[in-house]
Amino acid sequence: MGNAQLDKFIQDAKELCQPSRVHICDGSQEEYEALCKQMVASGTLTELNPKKRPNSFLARSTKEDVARIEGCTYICSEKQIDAGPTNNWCDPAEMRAKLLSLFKGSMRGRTMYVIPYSMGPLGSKIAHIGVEITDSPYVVVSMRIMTRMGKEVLDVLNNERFVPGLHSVGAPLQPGEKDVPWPCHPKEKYIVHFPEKREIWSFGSGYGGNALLGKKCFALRIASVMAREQGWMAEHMLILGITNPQGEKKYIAAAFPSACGKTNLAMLTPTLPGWKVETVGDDICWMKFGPDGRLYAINPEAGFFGVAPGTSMQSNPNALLTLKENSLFTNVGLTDDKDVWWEGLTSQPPSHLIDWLGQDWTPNSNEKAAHPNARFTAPAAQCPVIDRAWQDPRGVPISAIIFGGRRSSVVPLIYESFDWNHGVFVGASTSSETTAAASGEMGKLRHDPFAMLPFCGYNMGDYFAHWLKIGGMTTPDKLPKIYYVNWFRKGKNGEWLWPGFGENSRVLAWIFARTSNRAKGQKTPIGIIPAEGELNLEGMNLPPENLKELFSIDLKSWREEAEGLRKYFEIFGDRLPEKIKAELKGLEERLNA
Ligand code: OXD
Ligand code: MN
Repeated sequence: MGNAQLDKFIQDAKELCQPSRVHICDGSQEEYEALCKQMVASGTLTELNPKKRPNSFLARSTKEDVARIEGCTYICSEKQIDAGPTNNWCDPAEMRAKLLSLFKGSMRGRTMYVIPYSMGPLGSKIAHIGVEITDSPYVVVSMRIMTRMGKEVLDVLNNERFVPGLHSVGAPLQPGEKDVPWPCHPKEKYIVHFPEKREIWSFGSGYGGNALLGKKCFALRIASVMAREQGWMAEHMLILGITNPQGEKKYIAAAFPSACGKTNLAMLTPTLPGWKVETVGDDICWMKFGPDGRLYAINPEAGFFGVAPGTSMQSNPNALLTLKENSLFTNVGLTDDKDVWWEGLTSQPPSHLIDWLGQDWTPNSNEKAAHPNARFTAPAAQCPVIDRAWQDPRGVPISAIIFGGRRSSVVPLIYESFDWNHGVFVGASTSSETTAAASGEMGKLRHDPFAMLPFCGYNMGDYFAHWLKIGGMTTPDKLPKIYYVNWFRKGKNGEWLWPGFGENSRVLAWIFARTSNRAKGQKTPIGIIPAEGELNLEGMNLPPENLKELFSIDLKSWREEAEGLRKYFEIFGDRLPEKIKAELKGLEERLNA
């Protein structure tokens, strides 16, 4: 094989986990089909109606294995302070001992799959390679959609270092024991990162971000550590291309916490005539400086792992069209003609289906047909609005960065930061009402700096400092402008003030104008908002009182917001950069002026 690190990784995993077989994945179509067939036979997958959704399958997990589990996710840095106050930490030696005992014999009776994969286009200077070892064929087929994987990666790996990830569902089989459709460990779950060693160990869960180690574990947690060391950025951001009616094009990256509409924004169909939005990525963005001093971004992934409920031909037609074939669905409903259904897909639910738990379901059922965090996994190349440059190894130049979250009050529809440092403060101040993407209470407001709270592989205070440092690595005119948006503000009667979806193109158009010096904007204590008439609302029928409320900046609420931030930032102690403290002070002063 020619890579000593890989040989050792495989050998050590084999000795530890004691699988029955080892399979090195070549990434071929034949391999994919054979694994799907095997999983249909074992009951893990149900083949969907090939006339309706060719080459597509449904998986149902167990009730307990439905989302990322942040409480079981660890950053095991040598020193606790380097994991910071927002991550779970455990002494690395202690954790390693624990993991060694859990993984011992954990693959007995199963096949151990070795998945070499590239995050990003093969050969791109922005891309990096990982190898996941897993005992889950569901993970293998998912990784084939979500990454570039198989032989072609081994061909470019040579003696380069890669990020190893060892994953086991933690359900060894006794000789003759029949497997269950969704093997996982009933109790013990660990998603562990050793940042100094750049290693990932994941035990007990077969679901999404816990098990597809290229995604959150590598492309965000470990990559954020690498990015800090090497002077680049690994971010929880979508990337979109936007073209104005004159044919000028720009690229924008946007960070929102999980299940806040990143996929919808990335694939948006503009309601503004003549505008076009194209998709580079919907979840993760790696940015490095190009020779011209600008930040260039790639989407390290090759597929979309999106939240299904709420996705419809109205909310996101491009996502639905992406899913028309070659897709995997997890925890959605199965209709009587063997297609998929989830809440929000159609206004009229089917009169009968099998729900995500495998039970009969009718519209009268008390339960949901699909789990709120049910997912689709689909190849990005199938997206009708995939950007021409989405696989460009050079990446795409970023003109603007957007932060946002779900805030039913206080935060206006959009504001721009005064400069980069203020923008870093704005990113650090991101907070959002929680969703079903992670287990835990829903709808609770939590601070989620840069939408990276569950994904930063080191001390979040140092991460703020890294962002500030990036701002000093080029000239201010080369840096993206920074924005904060809130599509989710509600009026007094609890109704949404802004329709969102395609209408968000109006907000993007203002960003486009600002980054081209074609809009003046209006200064407020919190940042720059569109000056009167700058937000194009033509043909929209937005009630004037909604517009007023969308941009109202209530000083009292903002003083409370600043107070809440001051309190929150205390958790970072002396790792909170002075410049962030200065920005907070500046905000307070402007609010009290
Ligand atoms: C995701 C998440 O799956 O953020 O993208 O949870
Ligand atoms: Mn995400």
